[in-house]
Amino acid sequence: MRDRLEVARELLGRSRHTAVFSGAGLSAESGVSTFRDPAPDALWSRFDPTELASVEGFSVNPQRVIEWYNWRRARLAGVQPNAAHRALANQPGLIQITQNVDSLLEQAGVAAERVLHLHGSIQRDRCHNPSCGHAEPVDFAAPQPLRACPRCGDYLRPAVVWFGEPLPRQTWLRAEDLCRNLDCLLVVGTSATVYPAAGLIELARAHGSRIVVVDPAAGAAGAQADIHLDAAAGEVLPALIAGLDLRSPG
Ligand code: BV8
Ligand code: ZN
Repeated sequence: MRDRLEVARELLGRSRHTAVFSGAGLSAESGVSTFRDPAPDALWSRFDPTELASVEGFSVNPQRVIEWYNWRRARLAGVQPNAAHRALANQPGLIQITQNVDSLLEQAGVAAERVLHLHGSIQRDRCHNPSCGHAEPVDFAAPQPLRACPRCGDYLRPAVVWFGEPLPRQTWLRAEDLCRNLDCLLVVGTSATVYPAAGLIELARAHGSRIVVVDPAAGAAGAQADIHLDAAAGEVLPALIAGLDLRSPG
């Protein structure tokens, strides 16, 4: 492990244009459940994503979906960033592309405009009517029950991207453009199974970027890695990037 860490650190040290692509594993050490892990509390082993994180699921039983997100919000209340979030926050030149709907990167000090939330944010609710545009922040300590939009009367729902829904267009185009102009992409804690997000790794490679993966499990991301550091992000990231001056293009 030590020498692979050294090699990865040298590769990142030589990289003029770097970015980070992360998933649920980045927040695991903060106590946030991942989705597909063998871990007993992995969300998708306990709940059916098509029922709870999809447009169909919401149309069939909106009450149940809102209750599930409020359960996740209550569990997120009081959760703190971990050493991996803090190590990334100490690299203000970096842009963070994340699938995570939590705001632990921002809480660790990453500027909001430097975090690209591909799958939205659980911090806000928005109107389900795509042409309405009403949105409001959510207080995790007092999550609201299912309710109507004050502007158009349709339901309010979490401002996350459900299966079958398109990613936020500008955010996606920025992430794609970034991944076409990299020397190195640092991939942290994702099973790389959800698309189109997972396609960013291949896009970066196809445009000449090296791939460094930090994940205890190999998975689809590890299979695309130039260097795979098979350990927890909170253990590896501080040693891997501390003292480097990592910058994203643009
Ligand atoms: C769309 C928000 C089109 C909600 C989420 C191509 C091929 C096949 C299928 C598709 C395809 N294109 C589209 C699809 C369909 C679908 C999809 O990908 N299905 C999959 C399941 C096959 N994609 C969609 O529906 C997307 N939309 O395509 O729209 C369209 C276009 C125009 C008009 C209309 C429609 C939308 C997908 C977004 C869904 N929303 N989240 C919510 O959170 O409730 S996805 C959600 O699950 C997360 O955001 C994340 O993306 C994903 C979970 O993955 P990970 O984050 O990687 O987490 P996971 O648990 O899987 O892995 C954790 C990893 O961490 C593991 O490897 C583990 O080893 C590691 N780990 C654990 N501990 C640590 C660690 N690593 C480091 N340190 C540790 N300590
Ligand atoms: Zn509305």
